[in-house]
Amino acid sequence: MKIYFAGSIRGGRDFAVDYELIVSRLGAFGEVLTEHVADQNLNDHGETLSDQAIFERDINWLREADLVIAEVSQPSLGVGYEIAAGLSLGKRIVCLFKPGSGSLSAMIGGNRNLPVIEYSGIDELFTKLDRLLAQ
Ligand code: 6K6
Repeated sequence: MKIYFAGSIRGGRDFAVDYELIVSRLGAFGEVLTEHVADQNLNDHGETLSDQAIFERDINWLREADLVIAEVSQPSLGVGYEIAAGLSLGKRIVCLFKPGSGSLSAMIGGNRNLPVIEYSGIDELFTKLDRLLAQ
């Protein structure tokens, strides 16, 4: 299974520690195409690709993916775009959200076709993720 993990980059990196833990857990279920999103050293200075190259690479990975996991605790234009693009492509998408981190957009939380897993700690998330991905 190919998994596309989406998480905020330019929207802010407050949850980068969680991203890293989530991506390592997802690795037990398949190939994570976007491991770099969880790289805690990722910053504007470390990226050598142009924005156009990043966009084209990521859209191609999204097309390849069997499953999209989107961490939506930190609002991000890019993650919102990826969710909408994934829905258009008919991908299975699961969002992860930590309540208390801010308000979730109605355009995510209000979509009945978009499951949102809420979690307050990483152990709780892993239990819920394991249950979901075993289905
Ligand atoms: C690196 C550091 C700052 O900006 C970058 C650009 N690098 C990116 N590399 C890979 N994927 C990216 C990059 N920028 C955005 N994305 C994609 O959009 C990822 O798949 C993330 O899920 C999402 C993040 O969007 P923003 O709007 O928060 O950046």
